[in-house]
Amino acid sequence: MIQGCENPQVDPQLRRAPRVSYRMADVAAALNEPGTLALLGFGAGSPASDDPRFLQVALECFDAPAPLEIWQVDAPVSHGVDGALRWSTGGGWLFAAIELDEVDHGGPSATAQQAYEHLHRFVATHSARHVLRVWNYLAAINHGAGDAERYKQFCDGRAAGMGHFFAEGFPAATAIGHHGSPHRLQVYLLACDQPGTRVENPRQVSAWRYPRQYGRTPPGFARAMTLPAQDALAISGTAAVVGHASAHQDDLDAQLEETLTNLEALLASANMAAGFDTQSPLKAYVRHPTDASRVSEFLQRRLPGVPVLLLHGDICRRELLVEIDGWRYA
Ligand code: 3EB
Repeated sequence: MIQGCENPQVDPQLRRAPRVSYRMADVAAALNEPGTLALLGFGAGSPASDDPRFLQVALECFDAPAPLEIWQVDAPVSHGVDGALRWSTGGGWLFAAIELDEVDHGGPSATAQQAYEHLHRFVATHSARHVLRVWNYLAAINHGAGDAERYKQFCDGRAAGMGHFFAEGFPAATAIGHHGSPHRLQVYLLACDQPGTRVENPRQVSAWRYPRQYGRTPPGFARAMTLPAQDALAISGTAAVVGHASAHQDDLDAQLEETLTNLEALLASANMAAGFDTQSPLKAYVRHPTDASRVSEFLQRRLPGVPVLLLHGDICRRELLVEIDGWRYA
């Protein structure tokens, strides 16, 4: 099948990356700005909106009040609803989000399968069918032992729902445990009508090749994705994983140090200049609220001036204390 840049129907103009930033802003005003593709609030106390571009993320922010995250494109944006799925599109980009209640779908695996089948079905009919980046937030992610752990059930359902949609390669992704409504699965994504370039980390085994000890179904994600115009890198959830093993059990500072080494390895692997700057919005997911101030001080010292949103989230391996994802613009 002919895909991507070989497809004569694809606009030859490269798609400038959406600008992602954190801001203290009024929801209605931010949605009214031209080119707002998506707007994210964090935590149960965040403002809300019925606009399909708005998503209230179930992760609490350690900063109060929490800023909003805004995604902006250089084009008019239209939006709509398709059952449980909300979407917006403009300038060749697509935002889609789905929230499902496990009570309606029967557990983490069936719910993830439903979510991915719906997203897959929707995106496949859309011109922006190249899914570049996905975020997954589920409750009680480390609950259950061995293969019954909820994260592993989620991985099973995600793979079943994806089907062959990502046969040519996985998107960049994050999967984090939230402490909000106990049955809620949130999945949202960024897609484009042009393909990105997947990036792996030479220090890490690719996730889809993880050995059996991590579950029946290896997690399907790329370590990062260079956007079509090569003007930004979407960085997946990155933690203190070396090879396939978790490093520095019980040592927060060492896990943070290893995570920064992995982030730099990803920039190098993507042929980007080293370092993060004031235009590189990152998220740090922190397992224990008591670690939040130490994580914040560490990152302010090591990444001065970089906007970091500190969120309360559980990493999918219980020995990992912190994970970082985000964006680096070229
Ligand atoms: C790791 O390196 C940490 O299941 O989508 C990071 C990013 C992790 C995405 C996912 C999991 C996922 O394996 C865990």
